[in-house]
Amino acid sequence: MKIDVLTLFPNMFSGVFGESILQKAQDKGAVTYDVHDFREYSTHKHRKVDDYPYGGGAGMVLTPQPLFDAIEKLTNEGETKPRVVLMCPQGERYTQSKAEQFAKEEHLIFVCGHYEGYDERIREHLVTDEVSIGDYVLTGGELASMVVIDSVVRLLPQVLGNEVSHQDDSYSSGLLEHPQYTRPANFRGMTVPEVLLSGNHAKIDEWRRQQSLKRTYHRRPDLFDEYPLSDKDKDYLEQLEKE
Ligand code: 6GU
Repeated sequence: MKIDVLTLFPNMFSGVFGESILQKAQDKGAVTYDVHDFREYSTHKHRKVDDYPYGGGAGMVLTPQPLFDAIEKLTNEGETKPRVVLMCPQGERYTQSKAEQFAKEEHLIFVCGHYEGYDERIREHLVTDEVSIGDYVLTGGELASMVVIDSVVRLLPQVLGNEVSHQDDSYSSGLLEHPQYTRPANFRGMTVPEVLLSGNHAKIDEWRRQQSLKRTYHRRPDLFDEYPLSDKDKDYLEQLEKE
């Protein structure tokens, strides 16, 4: 996968792309990151990238020219048509299923504005997706794009050592993950649930399933709207409701 990022603050990305799984993914050849300062594409004599809004009002608006030129160049360099993802608070709320969609693409271009708005023609003619990572306001799209890129890259084949390790993730199964424990079995009198020490894998699977359901019931009951529950799951949830 090729990932291009267009930003006025390219230095923000070096730490995140240069550590841990995102760095390893690049070392393994699963992904290449290219971070571009789109100010360099501005044809304005002082490399301006924003201007006052028509009609007046506070704030500045990113002009179309630098982003159109940058994206046209990056599109022509690639072999397949890229997804062009605009990071903005007005975008569609980002989810794991969107991450799974993005992970199938060969080329993603992320566009990050910083405090400025975007000229509407960027949205209408250049962008394929508009994404927000949640209902709060950030100073720019940079941090949000890093969140999205992290969630996509970890889904690429060979990036996580243990291929099944993201199948159980909260959200990828549609339910929240069950609790986990490791040694010691007794830490300062706080003990690990007996069933996990039993070696009975059928019982352990059942306990984990129930814990997942319980956690989802208490913390994120909205997730059940999208989730196909088995009869056994429904019985357990009914019992939980009585308690
Ligand atoms: Cl993508 N951008 C900004 N500026 N704020 C956000 C966001 C994006 N997602 C949530 N808040």
